[in-house]
Amino acid sequence: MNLVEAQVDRIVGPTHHFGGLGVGNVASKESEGQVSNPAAAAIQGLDKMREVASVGVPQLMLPPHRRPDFRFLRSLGFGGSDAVVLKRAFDTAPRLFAASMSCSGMWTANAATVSAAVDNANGMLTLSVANLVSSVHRAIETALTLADLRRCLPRARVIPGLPGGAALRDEGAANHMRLGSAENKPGIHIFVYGDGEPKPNRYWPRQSLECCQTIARIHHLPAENTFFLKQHPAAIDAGAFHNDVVATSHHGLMICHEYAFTGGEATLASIAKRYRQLYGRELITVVVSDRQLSLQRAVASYLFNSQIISPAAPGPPVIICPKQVDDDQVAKSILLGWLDQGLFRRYEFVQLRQSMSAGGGPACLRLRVPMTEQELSHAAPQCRWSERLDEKLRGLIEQHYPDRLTLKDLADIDLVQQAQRANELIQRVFRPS
Ligand code: SUG
Repeated sequence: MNLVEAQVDRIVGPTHHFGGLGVGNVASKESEGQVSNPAAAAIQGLDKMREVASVGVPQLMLPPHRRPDFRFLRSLGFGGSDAVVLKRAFDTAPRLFAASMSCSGMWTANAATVSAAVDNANGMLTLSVANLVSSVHRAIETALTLADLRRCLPRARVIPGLPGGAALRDEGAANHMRLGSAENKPGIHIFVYGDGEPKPNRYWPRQSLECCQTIARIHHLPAENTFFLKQHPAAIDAGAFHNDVVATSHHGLMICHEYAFTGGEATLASIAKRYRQLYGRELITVVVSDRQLSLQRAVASYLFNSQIISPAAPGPPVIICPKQVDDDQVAKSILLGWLDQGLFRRYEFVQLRQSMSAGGGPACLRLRVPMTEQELSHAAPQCRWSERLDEKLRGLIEQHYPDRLTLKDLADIDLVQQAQRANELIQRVFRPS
Protein backbone atom coordinates (compact mmCIF):
# COMPACT_ATOMS: atom_id res chain seq x y z
CA MET A 1 0.00 0.00 0.00
CA ASN A 2 1.20 3.50 -0.81
CA LEU A 3 1.17 6.67 1.20
CA VAL A 4 -0.60 9.69 -0.22
CA GLU A 5 -0.02 13.19 1.07
CA ALA A 6 -3.35 14.84 1.73
CA GLN A 7 -3.23 18.64 1.77
CA VAL A 8 -5.36 20.32 4.41
CA ASP A 9 -6.23 23.99 3.77
CA ARG A 10 -8.57 26.29 5.65
CA ILE A 11 -10.98 28.70 3.98
CA VAL A 12 -9.96 32.31 4.66
CA GLY A 13 -12.50 34.07 6.87
CA PRO A 14 -14.47 37.24 6.14
CA THR A 15 -12.52 39.35 8.67
CA HIS A 16 -9.16 38.83 6.96
CA HIS A 17 -7.20 42.04 7.46
CA PHE A 18 -3.64 43.30 7.74
CA GLY A 19 -3.02 43.66 11.47
CA GLY A 20 0.78 43.55 11.31
CA LEU A 21 0.81 40.97 14.09
CA GLY A 22 3.28 38.41 12.70
CA VAL A 23 6.37 38.13 14.96
CA GLY A 24 9.54 38.59 12.86
CA ASN A 25 7.36 38.55 9.74
CA VAL A 26 8.52 41.29 7.37
CA ALA A 27 5.57 41.14 4.96
CA SER A 28 3.06 41.30 7.81
CA LYS A 29 4.77 44.40 9.23
CA GLU A 30 4.96 46.09 5.84
CA SER A 31 1.27 45.50 5.14
CA GLU A 32 0.04 46.67 8.52
CA GLY A 33 -2.92 48.99 8.17
CA GLN A 34 -3.40 48.43 4.43
CA VAL A 35 -6.82 47.72 2.98
CA SER A 36 -7.43 43.98 2.69
CA ASN A 37 -9.78 42.06 0.41
CA PRO A 38 -11.26 39.06 2.27
CA ALA A 39 -13.26 37.89 -0.75
CA ALA A 40 -10.15 37.82 -2.94
CA ALA A 41 -8.14 36.12 -0.17
CA ALA A 42 -10.68 33.30 0.11
CA ILE A 43 -10.99 32.88 -3.66
CA GLN A 44 -7.21 32.82 -4.09
CA GLY A 45 -7.05 30.03 -1.51
CA LEU A 46 -9.76 28.09 -3.35
CA ASP A 47 -7.93 28.54 -6.64
CA LYS A 48 -4.85 26.92 -5.14
CA MET A 49 -6.88 24.03 -3.74
CA ARG A 50 -8.44 23.50 -7.19
CA GLU A 51 -4.97 23.32 -8.71
CA VAL A 52 -3.99 20.61 -6.20
CA ALA A 53 -7.21 18.63 -6.56
CA SER A 54 -7.05 18.82 -10.36
CA VAL A 55 -4.01 16.51 -10.46
CA GLY A 56 -5.56 13.92 -8.19
CA VAL A 57 -3.90 14.94 -4.93
CA PRO A 58 -6.32 14.56 -1.99
CA GLN A 59 -7.41 18.00 -0.86
CA LEU A 60 -9.16 18.46 2.47
CA MET A 61 -10.75 21.70 3.59
CA LEU A 62 -11.62 23.25 6.94
CA PRO A 63 -14.07 26.10 7.58
CA PRO A 64 -12.74 29.45 8.83
CA HIS A 65 -12.37 29.97 12.56
CA ARG A 66 -15.23 31.97 14.04
CA ARG A 67 -14.15 35.57 14.29
CA PRO A 68 -14.35 37.88 16.12
CA ASP A 69 -13.46 35.75 19.08
CA PHE A 70 -15.80 37.46 21.54
CA ARG A 71 -14.99 34.99 24.28
CA PHE A 72 -11.34 35.99 24.04
CA LEU A 73 -12.18 39.71 24.18
CA ARG A 74 -14.53 39.24 27.13
CA SER A 75 -11.92 37.20 28.98
CA LEU A 76 -9.62 40.20 28.67
CA GLY A 77 -12.05 42.42 30.56
CA PHE A 78 -14.06 43.96 27.73
CA GLY A 79 -17.68 43.78 28.87
CA GLY A 80 -21.09 44.95 27.68
CA SER A 81 -22.99 44.23 24.50
CA ASP A 82 -21.04 42.92 21.51
CA ALA A 83 -21.07 46.43 20.02
CA VAL A 84 -19.62 47.89 23.21
CA VAL A 85 -17.00 45.16 23.49
CA LEU A 86 -15.84 45.94 19.95
CA LYS A 87 -15.67 49.66 20.52
CA ARG A 88 -13.83 49.39 23.85
CA ALA A 89 -11.32 46.90 22.53
CA PHE A 90 -10.69 48.90 19.36
CA ASP A 91 -10.26 52.16 21.27
CA THR A 92 -8.07 50.89 24.08
CA ALA A 93 -6.27 47.74 22.87
CA PRO A 94 -6.16 47.76 19.05
CA ARG A 95 -3.67 44.90 18.82
CA LEU A 96 -5.81 42.60 20.95
CA PHE A 97 -8.81 43.73 18.92
CA ALA A 98 -6.91 42.79 15.74
CA ALA A 99 -6.02 39.42 17.27
CA SER A 100 -9.69 38.68 17.95
CA MET A 101 -10.43 39.29 14.25
CA SER A 102 -7.43 37.48 12.80
CA CYS A 103 -7.89 34.82 10.14
CA SER A 104 -4.37 33.49 10.71
CA GLY A 105 -5.83 29.97 11.00
CA MET A 106 -5.63 29.97 7.18
CA TRP A 107 -1.92 29.10 7.50
CA THR A 108 -2.49 25.46 8.30
CA ALA A 109 1.20 24.56 8.03
CA ASN A 110 1.24 25.96 11.56
CA ALA A 111 -1.75 23.92 12.72
CA ALA A 112 0.08 20.75 13.77
CA THR A 113 3.09 18.45 13.41
CA VAL A 114 2.22 15.15 11.77
CA SER A 115 3.63 11.65 11.76
CA ALA A 116 2.29 8.84 9.59
CA ALA A 117 1.08 5.65 11.28
CA VAL A 118 4.07 3.77 9.89
CA ASP A 119 6.48 6.31 11.42
CA ASN A 120 5.60 5.95 15.07
CA ALA A 121 5.44 3.21 17.68
CA ASN A 122 1.68 3.78 18.17
CA GLY A 123 0.93 2.77 14.60
CA MET A 124 -1.57 5.60 14.33
CA LEU A 125 -1.67 8.68 12.16
CA THR A 126 -0.77 11.31 14.78
CA LEU A 127 -1.14 15.07 14.76
CA SER A 128 0.13 17.36 17.52
CA VAL A 129 -1.68 20.67 17.42
CA ALA A 130 0.81 23.54 17.73
CA ASN A 131 0.38 25.87 20.71
CA LEU A 132 1.51 28.92 18.70
CA VAL A 133 2.34 30.75 21.92
CA SER A 134 4.73 33.19 20.24
CA SER A 135 1.82 35.44 19.32
CA VAL A 136 -1.57 35.94 20.91
CA HIS A 137 -3.55 36.04 17.65
CA ARG A 138 -2.17 32.61 16.78
CA ALA A 139 -2.37 31.11 20.29
CA ILE A 140 -6.15 31.58 20.24
CA GLU A 141 -6.42 29.34 17.17
CA THR A 142 -5.56 26.11 18.90
CA ALA A 143 -8.81 25.01 20.57
CA LEU A 144 -10.76 25.40 17.33
CA THR A 145 -8.01 23.78 15.31
CA LEU A 146 -8.04 20.76 17.60
CA ALA A 147 -11.81 20.38 17.15
CA ASP A 148 -11.61 20.89 13.38
CA LEU A 149 -8.84 18.36 12.87
CA ARG A 150 -10.65 15.81 15.01
CA ARG A 151 -13.81 16.29 12.96
CA CYS A 152 -11.93 16.10 9.67
CA LEU A 153 -9.78 13.09 10.60
CA PRO A 154 -11.91 11.15 13.10
CA ARG A 155 -9.70 8.05 13.15
CA ALA A 156 -6.44 9.92 13.67
CA ARG A 157 -4.86 10.65 17.03
CA VAL A 158 -5.05 14.43 17.35
CA ILE A 159 -3.20 15.72 20.41
CA PRO A 160 -3.88 19.14 21.98
CA GLY A 161 -1.14 21.77 21.97
CA LEU A 162 1.66 21.50 24.52
CA PRO A 163 1.25 23.64 27.63
CA GLY A 164 2.16 27.21 26.83
CA GLY A 165 5.30 28.99 28.00
CA ALA A 166 8.26 30.15 25.95
CA ALA A 167 10.22 26.98 26.70
CA LEU A 168 7.76 24.89 24.67
CA ARG A 169 6.83 27.29 21.90
CA ASP A 170 5.67 25.47 18.81
CA GLU A 171 4.68 26.51 15.28
CA GLY A 172 3.85 23.08 13.87
CA ALA A 173 4.78 21.65 10.50
CA ALA A 174 6.28 24.91 9.24
CA ASN A 175 9.35 23.88 11.24
CA HIS A 176 9.24 20.20 10.45
CA MET A 177 10.09 18.11 7.40
CA ARG A 178 9.31 14.47 6.73
CA LEU A 179 11.50 12.66 4.24
CA GLY A 180 10.24 9.44 2.73
CA SER A 181 8.69 8.23 -0.49
CA ALA A 182 5.33 7.15 -1.83
CA GLU A 183 5.92 3.75 -0.22
CA ASN A 184 4.34 3.11 3.15
CA LYS A 185 7.69 3.01 4.95
CA PRO A 186 8.87 4.88 8.05
CA GLY A 187 9.73 8.50 7.32
CA ILE A 188 12.65 10.55 8.55
CA HIS A 189 11.63 13.45 10.76
CA ILE A 190 13.58 16.69 10.77
CA PHE A 191 12.60 19.18 13.45
CA VAL A 192 13.87 22.73 13.10
CA TYR A 193 14.15 25.04 16.10
CA GLY A 194 15.44 28.56 16.57
CA ASP A 195 16.27 29.12 20.24
CA GLY A 196 19.66 28.75 21.93
CA GLU A 197 23.07 30.00 20.78
CA PRO A 198 23.86 31.59 18.37
CA LYS A 199 20.92 33.95 18.81
CA PRO A 200 19.39 36.23 16.18
CA ASN A 201 19.80 39.97 16.80
CA ARG A 202 16.47 41.30 15.58
CA TYR A 203 13.72 38.73 15.91
CA TRP A 204 12.59 36.22 18.47
CA PRO A 205 12.83 32.59 17.32
CA ARG A 206 9.38 31.00 17.41
CA GLN A 207 10.29 27.34 17.87
CA SER A 208 12.15 25.78 20.79
CA LEU A 209 14.33 22.68 20.78
CA GLU A 210 12.62 21.37 23.90
CA CYS A 211 9.28 21.53 22.12
CA CYS A 212 10.67 19.61 19.13
CA GLN A 213 12.11 16.93 21.41
CA THR A 214 8.81 16.71 23.29
CA ILE A 215 6.79 16.17 20.13
CA ALA A 216 9.20 13.49 18.93
CA ARG A 217 8.80 11.80 22.34
CA ILE A 218 5.00 12.02 22.36
CA HIS A 219 4.85 10.58 18.83
CA HIS A 220 7.21 7.75 19.83
CA LEU A 221 9.42 8.42 16.83
CA PRO A 222 12.45 6.12 16.69
CA ALA A 223 15.60 8.08 17.60
CA GLU A 224 17.41 6.78 14.51
CA ASN A 225 14.78 8.45 12.27
CA THR A 226 14.62 11.74 14.15
CA PHE A 227 16.90 14.73 13.65
CA PHE A 228 17.10 18.27 14.97
CA LEU A 229 18.50 21.22 13.07
CA LYS A 230 18.90 24.78 14.26
CA GLN A 231 17.63 27.66 12.15
CA HIS A 232 20.40 30.04 11.16
CA PRO A 233 20.04 33.30 13.13
CA ALA A 234 20.76 35.23 9.91
CA ALA A 235 17.69 33.60 8.32
CA ILE A 236 15.48 34.56 11.28
CA ASP A 237 16.84 38.12 11.17
CA ALA A 238 16.16 38.33 7.43
CA GLY A 239 12.50 37.46 8.07
CA ALA A 240 12.46 33.66 7.88
CA PHE A 241 10.22 33.37 10.92
CA HIS A 242 9.54 29.75 9.95
CA ASN A 243 11.91 27.24 8.40
CA ASP A 244 9.57 26.74 5.44
CA VAL A 245 10.56 30.21 4.21
CA VAL A 246 14.12 28.98 3.54
CA ALA A 247 13.83 25.20 3.16
CA THR A 248 11.47 22.58 1.81
CA SER A 249 11.30 18.86 1.23
CA HIS A 250 9.22 16.26 -0.54
CA HIS A 251 9.79 12.52 -0.44
CA GLY A 252 13.54 12.05 -1.18
CA LEU A 253 14.24 15.67 -2.08
CA MET A 254 15.40 18.39 0.26
CA ILE A 255 15.98 21.95 -0.90
CA CYS A 256 17.38 24.62 1.38
CA HIS A 257 19.09 27.96 1.42
CA GLU A 258 22.78 28.03 2.37
CA TYR A 259 21.81 29.94 5.54
CA ALA A 260 18.76 27.90 6.47
CA PHE A 261 20.60 26.05 9.27
CA THR A 262 23.57 26.66 11.50
CA GLY A 263 26.09 24.01 12.52
CA GLY A 264 24.03 21.30 10.88
CA GLU A 265 26.64 19.75 8.55
CA ALA A 266 27.11 16.56 10.59
CA THR A 267 23.34 16.19 11.07
CA LEU A 268 22.68 16.68 7.36
CA ALA A 269 25.25 13.97 6.58
CA SER A 270 23.56 11.62 9.08
CA ILE A 271 20.17 12.34 7.51
CA ALA A 272 21.49 11.47 4.04
CA LYS A 273 23.04 8.27 5.41
CA ARG A 274 19.82 7.25 7.13
CA TYR A 275 17.84 7.93 3.97
CA ARG A 276 20.16 5.66 2.01
CA GLN A 277 19.78 2.92 4.65
CA LEU A 278 15.98 3.10 4.73
CA TYR A 279 15.24 3.70 1.06
CA GLY A 280 18.23 2.20 -0.75
CA ARG A 281 18.80 5.34 -2.80
CA GLU A 282 20.39 8.73 -2.40
CA LEU A 283 18.61 11.66 -0.84
CA ILE A 284 18.70 14.53 -3.31
CA THR A 285 19.87 17.63 -1.48
CA VAL A 286 19.86 21.00 -3.24
CA VAL A 287 21.53 23.89 -1.46
CA VAL A 288 20.93 27.34 -2.92
CA SER A 289 23.85 29.60 -2.09
CA ASP A 290 23.43 33.14 -0.83
CA ARG A 291 25.32 34.33 -3.90
CA GLN A 292 22.69 32.73 -6.12
CA LEU A 293 19.74 34.00 -4.10
CA SER A 294 20.25 36.26 -1.10
CA LEU A 295 18.25 35.58 2.06
CA GLN A 296 16.40 38.86 1.43
CA ARG A 297 15.38 37.66 -2.02
CA ALA A 298 14.40 34.25 -0.70
CA VAL A 299 12.14 35.97 1.83
CA ALA A 300 10.69 38.38 -0.73
CA SER A 301 10.02 35.75 -3.43
CA TYR A 302 9.09 32.85 -1.13
CA LEU A 303 10.69 30.44 -3.61
CA PHE A 304 11.27 27.88 -0.84
CA ASN A 305 7.67 28.22 0.27
CA SER A 306 6.43 26.67 -2.95
CA GLN A 307 4.06 23.74 -2.49
CA ILE A 308 5.36 20.44 -3.82
CA ILE A 309 2.84 17.73 -4.64
CA SER A 310 2.95 14.32 -6.29
CA PRO A 311 0.09 13.97 -8.78
CA ALA A 312 -1.72 10.66 -9.08
CA ALA A 313 -0.06 10.04 -12.47
CA PRO A 314 3.48 8.66 -12.00
CA GLY A 315 6.46 10.94 -12.53
CA PRO A 316 8.31 13.72 -10.75
CA PRO A 317 6.36 16.10 -8.51
CA VAL A 318 4.74 19.40 -9.46
CA ILE A 319 5.86 22.62 -7.78
CA ILE A 320 3.29 25.34 -7.10
CA CYS A 321 5.07 28.66 -6.68
CA PRO A 322 3.82 32.04 -5.61
CA LYS A 323 3.50 34.55 -8.45
CA GLN A 324 6.33 36.51 -6.77
CA VAL A 325 8.79 33.87 -8.03
CA ASP A 326 7.73 34.68 -11.59
CA ASP A 327 8.41 38.36 -10.85
CA ASP A 328 11.94 37.75 -9.58
CA GLN A 329 14.32 36.86 -12.41
CA VAL A 330 16.85 35.21 -10.14
CA ALA A 331 14.31 33.09 -8.25
CA LYS A 332 12.70 32.13 -11.53
CA SER A 333 15.98 31.08 -13.12
CA ILE A 334 16.69 28.85 -10.11
CA LEU A 335 13.24 27.30 -10.51
CA LEU A 336 13.85 26.69 -14.22
CA GLY A 337 17.18 25.07 -13.32
CA TRP A 338 15.34 22.62 -11.07
CA LEU A 339 13.04 21.77 -13.97
CA ASP A 340 16.06 21.18 -16.23
CA GLN A 341 17.51 18.83 -13.63
CA GLY A 342 14.29 16.83 -13.75
CA LEU A 343 13.41 17.50 -10.11
CA PHE A 344 9.89 18.57 -11.13
CA ARG A 345 7.66 17.69 -14.05
CA ARG A 346 6.21 21.21 -14.21
CA TYR A 347 5.61 24.37 -12.24
CA GLU A 348 2.55 26.50 -11.69
CA PHE A 349 2.37 30.07 -10.48
CA VAL A 350 -0.46 30.98 -8.17
CA GLN A 351 -1.66 34.45 -7.27
CA LEU A 352 -1.89 34.59 -3.48
CA ARG A 353 -1.41 38.31 -3.00
CA GLN A 354 -3.68 38.54 0.05
CA SER A 355 -1.95 35.75 1.95
CA MET A 356 1.53 36.70 0.76
CA SER A 357 1.04 40.25 2.03
CA ALA A 358 0.76 38.77 5.51
CA GLY A 359 3.75 36.44 5.00
CA GLY A 360 1.91 33.30 3.91
CA GLY A 361 2.91 31.49 0.71
CA PRO A 362 1.53 28.31 -0.90
CA ALA A 363 3.26 25.98 1.56
CA CYS A 364 2.04 27.99 4.57
CA LEU A 365 -1.52 27.46 3.42
CA ARG A 366 -1.47 23.69 3.62
CA LEU A 367 -0.83 20.99 6.19
CA ARG A 368 0.59 17.80 4.71
CA VAL A 369 -0.89 14.63 6.13
CA PRO A 370 0.80 11.43 4.95
CA MET A 371 -1.73 8.61 5.06
CA THR A 372 -2.82 5.45 3.33
CA GLU A 373 -5.81 5.43 0.96
CA GLN A 374 -7.65 3.50 3.62
CA GLU A 375 -7.00 6.18 6.25
CA LEU A 376 -8.04 8.80 3.74
CA SER A 377 -11.34 7.01 3.22
CA HIS A 378 -12.14 7.75 6.88
CA ALA A 379 -11.70 11.51 6.44
CA ALA A 380 -14.97 13.40 6.92
CA PRO A 381 -16.73 13.48 3.52
CA GLN A 382 -17.85 17.08 3.99
CA CYS A 383 -14.17 18.13 4.20
CA ARG A 384 -13.17 16.47 0.89
CA TRP A 385 -12.67 18.86 -2.01
CA SER A 386 -15.24 18.44 -4.76
CA GLU A 387 -16.47 20.54 -7.67
CA ARG A 388 -19.75 20.97 -5.84
CA LEU A 389 -18.18 22.11 -2.59
CA ASP A 390 -15.84 24.46 -4.43
CA GLU A 391 -18.72 25.99 -6.37
CA LYS A 392 -20.87 26.37 -3.29
CA LEU A 393 -18.10 28.08 -1.34
CA ARG A 394 -17.26 30.44 -4.20
CA GLY A 395 -20.90 31.46 -4.40
CA LEU A 396 -21.12 32.20 -0.67
CA ILE A 397 -17.84 34.11 -0.65
CA GLU A 398 -18.77 36.23 -3.66
CA GLN A 399 -22.15 37.02 -2.17
CA HIS A 400 -21.32 37.56 1.49
CA TYR A 401 -17.65 38.48 1.96
CA PRO A 402 -16.46 42.11 2.02
CA ASP A 403 -13.98 43.06 -0.69
CA ARG A 404 -12.44 46.00 1.19
CA LEU A 405 -11.59 46.02 4.84
CA THR A 406 -9.49 47.91 7.36
CA LEU A 407 -9.21 47.21 11.04
CA LYS A 408 -11.29 50.28 11.82
CA ASP A 409 -14.19 48.92 9.72
CA LEU A 410 -14.29 45.93 12.05
CA ALA A 411 -15.22 48.14 15.00
CA ASP A 412 -18.62 48.52 13.30
CA ILE A 413 -21.09 46.02 14.74
CA ASP A 414 -23.15 45.88 11.52
CA LEU A 415 -20.17 44.85 9.47
CA VAL A 416 -19.12 42.34 12.10
CA GLN A 417 -22.59 40.79 12.16
CA GLN A 418 -22.46 40.51 8.39
CA ALA A 419 -19.12 38.70 8.69
CA GLN A 420 -20.57 36.41 11.36
CA ARG A 421 -23.46 35.53 9.06
CA ALA A 422 -21.08 34.80 6.19
CA ASN A 423 -19.01 32.61 8.50
CA GLU A 424 -22.11 30.76 9.71
CA LEU A 425 -23.18 30.02 6.13
CA ILE A 426 -19.78 28.48 5.45
CA GLN A 427 -19.87 26.49 8.71
CA ARG A 428 -23.18 24.97 7.58
CA VAL A 429 -21.58 23.67 4.41
CA PHE A 430 -19.13 21.74 6.59
CA ARG A 431 -21.75 20.16 8.86
CA PRO A 432 -22.20 16.45 8.24
CA SER A 433 -25.33 15.80 6.21
O1 SUG B 1 2.39 33.47 11.74
N1 SUG B 1 1.10 35.78 9.49
C1 SUG B 1 1.47 34.43 9.78
C2 SUG B 1 2.04 33.80 8.56
C3 SUG B 1 2.27 32.33 8.72
C4 SUG B 1 3.01 31.72 7.59
N2 SUG B 1 3.18 30.34 7.78
C5 SUG B 1 4.25 29.61 7.42
N3 SUG B 1 5.40 30.15 7.12
N4 SUG B 1 4.15 28.32 7.43
C6 SUG B 1 2.47 34.40 10.94
O2 SUG B 1 3.30 35.31 11.02
C7 SUG B 1 0.04 37.90 9.92
C8 SUG B 1 -1.05 38.52 10.75
C9 SUG B 1 -1.18 39.97 10.53
O3 SUG B 1 -0.50 40.55 9.68
O4 SUG B 1 -1.96 40.56 11.30
C10 SUG B 1 0.36 36.49 10.35
O5 SUG B 1 -0.03 36.04 11.40
